[in-house]
Amino acid sequence: MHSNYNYPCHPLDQQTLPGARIRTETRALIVEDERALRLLYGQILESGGFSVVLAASGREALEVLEAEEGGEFGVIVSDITMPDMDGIGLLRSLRQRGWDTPVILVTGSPAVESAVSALEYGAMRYLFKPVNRRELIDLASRATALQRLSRLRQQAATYLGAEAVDPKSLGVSFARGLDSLWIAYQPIVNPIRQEVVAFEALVRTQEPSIPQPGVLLSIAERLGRIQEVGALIRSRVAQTLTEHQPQTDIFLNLHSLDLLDEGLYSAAAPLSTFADQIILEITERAALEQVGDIAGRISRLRQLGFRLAIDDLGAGYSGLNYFALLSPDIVKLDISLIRNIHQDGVKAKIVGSLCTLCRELGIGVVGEGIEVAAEALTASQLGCDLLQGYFFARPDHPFPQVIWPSL
Ligand code: G
Ligand code: MN
Repeated sequence: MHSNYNYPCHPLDQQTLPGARIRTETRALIVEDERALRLLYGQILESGGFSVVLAASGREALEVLEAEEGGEFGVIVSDITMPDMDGIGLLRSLRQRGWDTPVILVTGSPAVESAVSALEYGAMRYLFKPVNRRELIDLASRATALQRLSRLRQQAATYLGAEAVDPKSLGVSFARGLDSLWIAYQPIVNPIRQEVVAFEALVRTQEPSIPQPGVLLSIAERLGRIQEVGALIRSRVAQTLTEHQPQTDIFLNLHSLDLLDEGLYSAAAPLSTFADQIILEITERAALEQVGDIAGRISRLRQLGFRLAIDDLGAGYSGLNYFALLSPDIVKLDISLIRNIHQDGVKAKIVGSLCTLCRELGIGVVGEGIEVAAEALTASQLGCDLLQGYFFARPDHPFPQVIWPSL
């Protein structure tokens, strides 16, 4: 069967390829059911310096990869529509096995559902048929370089002791991370009334190879499994609300890909029962452009009774007008705006103006990342209604108490 997809590889003559930046050992896997196209893509990539392996379906590609435990491919170029496991099925199977090789999808025209799944499972890009020679080579080269960069970054992080997850065992770490997942809660307080008015739910895991929650989320992103994490977090929060029945509001972080999960909008979902009590945080760091029909999705969430907050305001990005789009009930000022606010006149001015504007618009303001009394005092005087941070309480099992400090 291997003869099916072994393509005769010619040693590359670098001299004939001015500007080629690819090393000869770079391998590409081509997945295409039409023989003529398979051979054409193979020939194009070979001329671009790749050594090429061919497969006629998603199933065959998976067999090649399984035989090599993921294989050392710099890039996979795959058709979408194929009998015996299509391109999206292949992408999903790869990510479920913890393999993060970049995938370029080739298509006549993507259907909306396939575009959404491709996004979710981290496809690198679509190429439209007929494929342009130069574009295919450039994109495949870029994918390979990115893959190499991500490996180097991984090596650097492991060397520095920052991240112990080896890409080959990502799937295992991730599974253990999910198994030991728990939710910490951090108080959000009204400092003037000395009242805890809400808690932010924050994901945590006990898996040693996942030292911070950010690592769990970035692994989930690479494996296309963000929505699984999101759904688990929401069901755990619902469980805690059922058991403890706190009378406070609960802030809960959404990943932008969670917005594509239909489960989020279901009135029957465990969290929807508590919608009136919940404020969904959407971070300003996220690229919401990738999520279609944001306005429609936001209005469905509001109809269920959820309120919305913009998280990390000031950490910007914000290619969009988040205020107009989300018309948030609450904004949470990023930690970077709060840090040393008592010693930084510019920050104080910005925060003061933000608070004034928000008050006029009826939007509540939370100052996040308060670590010392002076930050709490200044933020409060500048108009932050609510405060959150280690100064009041660290995130912990439900529900940590605040020992009121004197300001
Ligand atoms: O992006 P978001 O604002 O949801 O991030 C909240 C994160 O900030 C949590 O992981 C939480 O543990 C952390 N955090 C909460 N309070 C403080 C604080 O006072 N200082 C710092 N450095 N981090 C904090
Ligand atoms: Mn948050």
